[in-house]
Amino acid sequence: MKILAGVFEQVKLRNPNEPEYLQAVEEVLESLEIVAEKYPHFVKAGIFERIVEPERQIIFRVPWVDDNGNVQVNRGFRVQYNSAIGPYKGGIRFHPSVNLSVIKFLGFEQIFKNSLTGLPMGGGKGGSDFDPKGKSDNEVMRFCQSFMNELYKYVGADVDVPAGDIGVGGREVGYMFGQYKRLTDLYHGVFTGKGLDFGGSLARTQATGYGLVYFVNEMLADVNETLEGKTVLVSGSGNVAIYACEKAQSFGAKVVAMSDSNGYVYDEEGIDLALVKQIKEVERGRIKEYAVRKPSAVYTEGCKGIWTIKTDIALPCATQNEIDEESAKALVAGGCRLVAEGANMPSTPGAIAVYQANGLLYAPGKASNAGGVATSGLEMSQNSIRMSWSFEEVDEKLQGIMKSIYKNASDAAKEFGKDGDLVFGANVAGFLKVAKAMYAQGVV
Ligand code: NDP
Ligand code: 2IT
Repeated sequence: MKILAGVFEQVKLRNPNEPEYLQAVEEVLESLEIVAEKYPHFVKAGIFERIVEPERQIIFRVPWVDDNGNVQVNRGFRVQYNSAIGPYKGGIRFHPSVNLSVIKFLGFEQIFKNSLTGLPMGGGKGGSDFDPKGKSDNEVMRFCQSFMNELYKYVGADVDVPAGDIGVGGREVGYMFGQYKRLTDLYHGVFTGKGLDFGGSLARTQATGYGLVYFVNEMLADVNETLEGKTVLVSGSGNVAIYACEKAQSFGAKVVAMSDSNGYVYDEEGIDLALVKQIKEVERGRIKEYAVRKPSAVYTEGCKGIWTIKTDIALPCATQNEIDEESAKALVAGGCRLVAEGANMPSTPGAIAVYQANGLLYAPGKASNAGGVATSGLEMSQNSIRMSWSFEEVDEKLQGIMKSIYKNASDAAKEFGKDGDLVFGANVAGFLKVAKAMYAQGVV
């Protein structure tokens, strides 16, 4: 970095002790150096300094009472990052590892991801260090209600529209929507990922995983290949992982492994997804249980080992920095030729360098997992016109959006002489739309 080195220095000074956030910003600014050279008016207008600074950050206390009558206190966050192209939009994460750095890295990535979808959505993210694991439905409900007692002041269908992420699915969105409605008397699309009976969109549950696989199809089509007969590893066993597995299988791929934060299962016969859904979606159990019920499967404690399994394709769908340099080398040694990210920032910079040095096809999450938020955008549209579209209609739109994200990212890479570099292409294509909007709107 030359022109933008000063911008990154300032970000480091302002945000010490925020490693995930700095990791996300550094990658984007590295891509944007050429853009800064080509468009000096963006430099003069301070676009780069402004885009790395959230418009607003809200941090709040979330007190609630557990089933034993004890008072618990968690910390809540909402970072409203950028509203140049639409209301803030992005998920809510409930996980004990949540802190400001995690929410800021996610919110920052969301700006570019949402821009890539072509829909009018700004970037934001929120969450809490609350751990829903092992909590009763009533505890989760009380927590969600307390969380909304503060958050409702800052969100709204035309202001900021949250959705799910790790630890937040249909149950939590339902509780938060219900409390928002009670506090405001407003029945509007303040959340996406809602239940189908109260404004949710068909195909939103499937959208991130399905969209990821549609994106992989585009990458493979460019090298005249398909998913048919390919071996695939999917990390995680949550919302994104399950529907990535389902769609990959529907195109004839053999998914041989899935995981959770305790360990992974390897099933040489191919993953039985109905069993995974039963264990994870119905029973809210652990992936270890899969190997108890399926004789061909082996469970191994610890997450990293999944990347040592021989495979053609890896789809990390769990969490940030789950593939480090060593795991990336193991993937390459095991024959992996394509990595597409369902999770946000699952590959460390060292891992990405290994993919690039070995010529892997590589899709960064902000492009390949954008199908979830894109379908959230479609949910917002349906809520605004008070209509709902069929599964097929939404799915068809999702496929079109994933195709155009792939095309825009690869075209941007070509335009700047970086053919095939989707990290660069996604960062630049996502940035340009937001930067043009910020430029046109003046210094705000
Ligand atoms: P879920 O909560 O449904 O599932 C998360 C999965 O990842 C679980 O299997 C979980 O295991 C595992 N996991 C979570 N944290 C860790 C950790 N620290 N180490 C190892 N494994 C972990 O979340 P989603 O499927 O919604 O989200 C997965 C990823 O996809 C996240 O990076 C999210 O930001 C991203 N994403 C999600 C979208 C969505 O629409 N939901 C859209 C775009 C991206 P365990 O049960 O043991 O915690
Ligand atoms: O990371 C993401 O894009 C999400 N968790 C989905 C956000 C959304 O608003 O649907």
